[in-house]
Amino acid sequence: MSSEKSQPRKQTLAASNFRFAIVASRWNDAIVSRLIEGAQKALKQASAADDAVELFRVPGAFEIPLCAQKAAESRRFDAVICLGVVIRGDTPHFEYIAASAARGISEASLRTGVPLLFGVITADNAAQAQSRSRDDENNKGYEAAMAAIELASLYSEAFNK
Ligand code: DLZ
Repeated sequence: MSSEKSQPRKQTLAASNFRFAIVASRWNDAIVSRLIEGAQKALKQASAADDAVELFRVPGAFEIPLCAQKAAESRRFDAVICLGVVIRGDTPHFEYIAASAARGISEASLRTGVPLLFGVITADNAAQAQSRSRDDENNKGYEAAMAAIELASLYSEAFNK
């Protein structure tokens, strides 16, 4: 059986005409930092200008949706890349935080009409989260940024925004 995990767009994506916000949480900062690096790498590869990418840090994944919504409402960005790491522990916090982040990001995207990308790792343990933040194309920050460029291009071409 072939893997249906991801189906990257074949064409080379260009980000040079777009502006991006990255909203990243500080919990599990060592891993989140690698997601930020992955996102920045994807944007740079696609020729995004350095000053076209703004980074906003928030305390935890629970706080990502409101900051992402404010970034979207500012109308300064073609897409908002949300990055965080939620690790399951002995606390029910995992379920609450992961679900709130996912729902909040989704709702803010629909509310504002700006693509908000879900680059929040939800993992059972730190090793699992680390394996999704390595310096390769499976880095979840890299993946989220590539999706952001694709959506910014799609909406610009198809709907002129
Ligand atoms: C409290 C908490 C816990 C237990 N775990 C995580 C986590 O794994 N990842 C994360 O991003 N944030 C965590 N937080 C912090 C919450 O997201 C939030 O910042 C606080 O509850 C304050 O609202």
